[in-house]
Amino acid sequence: MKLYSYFRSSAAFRVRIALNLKQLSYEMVPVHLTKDGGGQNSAAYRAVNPMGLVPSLESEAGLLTQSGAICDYLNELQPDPPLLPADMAERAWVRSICNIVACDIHPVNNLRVLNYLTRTLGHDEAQKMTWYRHWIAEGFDGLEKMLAKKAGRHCWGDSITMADIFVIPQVMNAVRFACPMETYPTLQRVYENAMALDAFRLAAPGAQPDAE
Ligand SMILES: N[C@@H](CCC(=O)N[C@@H](CS)C(=O)NCC(=O)O)C(=O)O
Repeated sequence: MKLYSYFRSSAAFRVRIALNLKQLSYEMVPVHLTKDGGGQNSAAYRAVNPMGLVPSLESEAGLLTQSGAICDYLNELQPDPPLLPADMAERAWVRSICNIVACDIHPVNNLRVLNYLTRTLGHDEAQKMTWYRHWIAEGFDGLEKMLAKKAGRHCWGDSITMADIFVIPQVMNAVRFACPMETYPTLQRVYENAMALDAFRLAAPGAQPDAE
């Protein structure tokens, strides 16, 4: 398999974690999101993924996009270890955590949104950071309360699930953008516990071949 990835992309980080947990080998194709107008906007990459976003995964099933769909595919391709609980209601809870990150928090803080704020609407760096931290706080305030009810070592008890795959990269990004984390003890705990595991550590931005 071939993963189109960028070391700092939290969505690509999700897929790298899933690939590592499933012990699936892959070739990495770096797509630099900021150099020369962004590799994601090149005609060559748009031919791969017309949405102009990473990750994309070239798989036996063809070209797959959207980290959630890719992680689901990998979970079905290689069922062991399972990334979703066996119980239907618990599975729905784990998926709700994934969706909070993927649908509510990440899209408003994505690179193209931040660039639009500064380049098109004329906001400065400080305003951009205010925007970023506002939406992180808005998301993390609720996420912390939800996780506090079910988290143990990881987001769902002591088992690694899809929830950790989505939450941990978002926490890492928030830390990188100096978002205050003191009021999120559960998020901090699950982050530290996951990052102690090889599958997460080796998927992290700093461990990637394209890291700067
Ligand atoms: N919902 C998509 C989001 C993908 C996404 O937004 N990727 C970001 C990096 S984390 C990207 O490619 N950004 C390029 C840009 O904003 O121009 C997924 O889960 O795969």
